[in-house]
Amino acid sequence: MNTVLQPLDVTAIRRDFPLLSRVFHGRPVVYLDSAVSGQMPLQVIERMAKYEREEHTNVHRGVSTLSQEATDFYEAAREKVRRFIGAGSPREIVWTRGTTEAINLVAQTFGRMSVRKGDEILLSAMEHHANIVPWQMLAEEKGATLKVIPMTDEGELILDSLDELLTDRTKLLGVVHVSNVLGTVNPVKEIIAKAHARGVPVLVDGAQAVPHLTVDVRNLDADFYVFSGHKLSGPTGIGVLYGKLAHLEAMPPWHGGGSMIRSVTWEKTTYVAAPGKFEAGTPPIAAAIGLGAAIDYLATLGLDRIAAHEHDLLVYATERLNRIPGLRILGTAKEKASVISFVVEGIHPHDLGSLLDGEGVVVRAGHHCAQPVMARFCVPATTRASFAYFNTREEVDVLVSAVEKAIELFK
Ligand code: 7TS
Repeated sequence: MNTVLQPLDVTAIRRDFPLLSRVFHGRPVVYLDSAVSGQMPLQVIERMAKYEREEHTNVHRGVSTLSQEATDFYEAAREKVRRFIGAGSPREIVWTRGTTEAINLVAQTFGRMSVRKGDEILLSAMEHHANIVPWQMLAEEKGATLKVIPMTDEGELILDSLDELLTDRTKLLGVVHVSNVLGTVNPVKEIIAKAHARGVPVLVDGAQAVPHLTVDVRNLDADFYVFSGHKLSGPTGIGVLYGKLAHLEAMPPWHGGGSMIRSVTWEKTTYVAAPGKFEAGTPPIAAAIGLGAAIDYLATLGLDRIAAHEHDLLVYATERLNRIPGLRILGTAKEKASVISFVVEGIHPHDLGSLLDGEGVVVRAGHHCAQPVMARFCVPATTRASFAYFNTREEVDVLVSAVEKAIELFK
């Protein structure tokens, strides 16, 4: 049965984002850069401010009412994350500083433990540097090799290649759920099933997926799933590593210090169970609580309504941009999230980015921390517009006019 979704009340939503009333260069800002960082609604900012104003202290320390209260809020945020991604237990949710730190944690613990000389780590051709460099560092240390799942000119992974690429030496497969450059939504469930059939664990980089899709880590059967708070309408400085409990329990700790220990003597330290053993030192408490508030906010909008709204913007913007002569969109996969990278003949993406900025349109121009993707498409950089639930078709029109104006200027 098809249920009809009530559209989002975007006018009301926009009032939650004071940034959207700002004026740049005499023009109302058009924020099309949510793939860089999502904006935080007032509800998140105010929740964090309340913590800092009235509730601030450390967590997991002391018997004071204040400390217990902060610990409860902080752990409640972990539970919200658990529910948000469908994990089985809050013990499977490790706080990190972001996606990058989460992947480094896995590489330096799980990776170090399982990768040996001559082993292989399999990554997709569309990874962000965050899911390349930590593995490259590990491979160099261990004498292992990185292998790459190729993609088509449309920006879709060639899954048939997995039969050959997954070998007895493959120790881990790392794949991005949604490409930050191409917008491709990868069929991670299928990829995970293929990897598991060969006994290979999978880490999914969900940084660009969680803001757009409903994610269920148990349904995907992901071994590790990572993302950042700041791309999910939450603050910077907080991120999540989901790991299957059996993996987390088998992994050694990473950073040592306070909070992660059971007992310390000069001879030996013993550690608390996961996730605590991966959370040394004072965590970003306000940020964790803020991420919990962001998840609450998104739940009130409804993830399916967000997805429907963003899909409409993606289709509309794709159609309008495709009509501009000389403009080429990189990434035309059948399954796409609301991210559009493009190049315009005769204009360097950085120049285009600056001209758009002059029109109040905030986009990102550059290699998007995915230089291998740039190399694959033989471009030095792209201009990228990324859409969120607070964007409108009118804003797409502003983008299109600004691009057309730039083209006129460069004629
Ligand atoms: N993985 C993906 C797919 C990303 O898009 C990003 C950030 C990261 C990992 C790293 O996240 P962090 O929070 O740890 O920095 N992507 C981008 C981007 O596309 N433009 O700026 C940052």
